Amino acid sequence: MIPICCIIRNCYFRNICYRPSKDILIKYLALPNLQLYRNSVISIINAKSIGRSTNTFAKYPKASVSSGTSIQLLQKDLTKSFEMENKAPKTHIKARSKPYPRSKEDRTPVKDDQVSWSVKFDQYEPHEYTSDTVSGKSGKPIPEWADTGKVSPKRFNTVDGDVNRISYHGTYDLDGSDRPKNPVGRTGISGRGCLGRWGPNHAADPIVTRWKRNEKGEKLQKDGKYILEFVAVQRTDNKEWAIPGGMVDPGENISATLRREFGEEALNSMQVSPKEKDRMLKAIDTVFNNGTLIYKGYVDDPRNTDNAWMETVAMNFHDDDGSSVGMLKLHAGSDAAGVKWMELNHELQLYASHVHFLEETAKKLNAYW
Ligand code: RP5
Repeated sequence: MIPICCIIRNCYFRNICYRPSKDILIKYLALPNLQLYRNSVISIINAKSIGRSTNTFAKYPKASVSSGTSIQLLQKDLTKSFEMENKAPKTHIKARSKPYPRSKEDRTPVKDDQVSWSVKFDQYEPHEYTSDTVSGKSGKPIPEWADTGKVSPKRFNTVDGDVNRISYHGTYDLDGSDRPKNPVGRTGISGRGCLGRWGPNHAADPIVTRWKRNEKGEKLQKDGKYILEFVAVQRTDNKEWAIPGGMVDPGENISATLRREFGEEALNSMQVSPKEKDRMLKAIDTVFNNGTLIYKGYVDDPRNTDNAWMETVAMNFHDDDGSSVGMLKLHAGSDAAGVKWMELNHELQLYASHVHFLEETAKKLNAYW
């Protein structure tokens, strides 16, 4: 290893690609015994202690620390700063909406000031509900995306075989029955609802954008800012418009999910001629090779319960000159009732907390909102 003192772009901590804050970098780059590498893995030497297999990191250059004290300090500070920078949202609204999706199940009322677990709410008796599909009571086999019954408490907050049970918001607590506790708070329903996994259910959301243009190809403006459009799909379950996101399959990496979901939902990649498919894949590759992280964490999804919830990684893939994905013909896939380019603005009404991700995207690209 060539010892170089350089800026860390990404660290892998708790299996999450993490950018340490500037303060942390300044502090640790100043440590004489610490040698860090570009795109390095912090504490590869102690990978076991943070629950990672060293294989995951094999392709990345190692961070090397010659003093044991330094690495402990570094881990402690990284944990703290990680948890501070990845705090769960303060509340949820759609996760308290009723009836529970795809059912007639009610939710026990939870007022705004009763959401947090830290607020005393002695009378709280959530309605218990796990759908027959995920519990196996429907008579059909339990789908592969769902847990088969109770999960041993030791498996929570870990990467459990192919299933990532780690939350982007740090360690989550377990309740009296050893079931994960929603990191935001009460939802009025306990059990899994229609979600497959106890605890976090990981998804990925590709926000594919282009500039809105007129027939001449000129970019359009409002209030002195260029207007963005994104690929929106209409969900089949509730007809709400959304980002074409989807669940991360067991063992799948996030970038693969982002591409797959976009192809399946917005381009219907399965049902076009091989020639058209090839053209689409090339266009997707061009744009999908350069994504910007917009959001990583809890989604205020109507399917959330006290013991199971959605988390996502939302990435923006921007086609600046509109020459790749921006030119593709959109075809709704089997999971979508419709697909279209939709303007980004403050009036958008979308599924779950997707509006929030689009607002962030508009800010990042200095676009009209
Ligand atoms: C949301 O649910 C995520 O943000 C993602 O868009 C979506 C994934 O669930 P499915 O579309 O696969 O139902 O929470």
